[in-house]
Amino acid sequence: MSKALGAEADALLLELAAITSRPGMIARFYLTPEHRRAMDLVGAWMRADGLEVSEDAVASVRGIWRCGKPDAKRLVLGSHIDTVVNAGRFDGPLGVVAPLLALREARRAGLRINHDIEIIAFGDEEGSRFPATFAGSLALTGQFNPASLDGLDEDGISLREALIAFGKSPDDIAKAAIARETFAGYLEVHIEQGPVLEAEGLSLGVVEAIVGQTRGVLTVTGVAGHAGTVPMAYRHDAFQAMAEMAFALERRARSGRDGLVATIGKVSIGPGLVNVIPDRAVFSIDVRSSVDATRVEAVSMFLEEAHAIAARRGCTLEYVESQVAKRVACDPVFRAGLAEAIALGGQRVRELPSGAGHDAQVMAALGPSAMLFVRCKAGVSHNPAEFASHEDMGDAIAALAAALPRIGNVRNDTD
Ligand code: HGY
Ligand code: MN
Ligand code: MN
Repeated sequence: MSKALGAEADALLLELAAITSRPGMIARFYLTPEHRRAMDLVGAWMRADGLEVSEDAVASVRGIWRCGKPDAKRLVLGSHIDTVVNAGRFDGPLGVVAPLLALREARRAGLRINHDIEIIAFGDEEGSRFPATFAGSLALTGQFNPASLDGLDEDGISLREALIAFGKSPDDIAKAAIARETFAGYLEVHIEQGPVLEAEGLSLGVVEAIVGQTRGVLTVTGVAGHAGTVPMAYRHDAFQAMAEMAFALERRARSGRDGLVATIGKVSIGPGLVNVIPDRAVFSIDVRSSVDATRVEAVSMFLEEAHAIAARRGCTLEYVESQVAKRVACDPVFRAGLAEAIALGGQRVRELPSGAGHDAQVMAALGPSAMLFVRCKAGVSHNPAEFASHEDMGDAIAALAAALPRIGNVRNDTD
């Protein structure tokens, strides 16, 4: 059964993958015409399954299936439909397609559950367009930071302007939140984006914790000058200062502990001419660790070193933190429900940490939150070579269908 389920999932993923802003690759950013088309497609899938479909003020698509019990709590399942540039088709969308098909399977099997089920397609998890990210899950959990509305994209458009142009009202964001007392918990299916499940010959894994992450932007300001006439000793070269800072960050991460990793993924240099000494260098940092104190200490020590580098080079440095997400342990009851469902499928249960960030770590602020990982080829992600097999996706859908009654009813019994 599961291979056919996986093939069904892949057909939907391919349909979604065809919606892109860049021909020849997958690139779908928050609050763009491609996001609108993807929302319409997902909304149509949800309506075809009889779900009550709505969109909230931060452009998440939400489909509810009612269990029929009065005052039922809501079990939320979902993931994101925005992508990085030149993405794979699984990172995010699998977490919307899998619950859709799992709910169909569970209903066919006569699902009896004490909770309503809400499937959500978030539009902003990657943070590919605006500095802050997680707009959907932050709004859903009442944690949205209004200051992020002033964040600008590459064209100088603010999140506020983009929401309004998209037909959404920033004033309504608070209404997107689910009340704590009606929230039964959150489950997210996602490719592992790492090598563990493949190395151990497993198709599924249960996430034990999601690492914390700090994202920020550093702006180095130096002095523009003539590339031929300014002697090296007299230069305040913003690019060279940034390069020294980049090596300092890498050195710190390499010598770090607790899985510390640091990435500089986005860089711009000004004025960007061959014969002008750069007077402006802007770069992003993304720092993660399985221990929050290690991450926080690494960022602060790095910034201290970066300021010293700037001062020594006669440059100035400005740092703006754009996103902090704490490490989150996934809910033990939900993990047990997922583990039981995986064991039912005859597999060894493997618990493992997530080095990638997910909406599940934001949802944990409201109540129980857990993730089901799916093996992906060579652990590759954020790359068009990203791949999950029909068998593995089918296993995930079958496991999720089997987990729903376990998780949905367990919570009520213990409430
Ligand atoms: O960056 C992440 O960990 C996720 O892919 N957004
Ligand atoms: Mn993702
Ligand atoms: Mn991603």
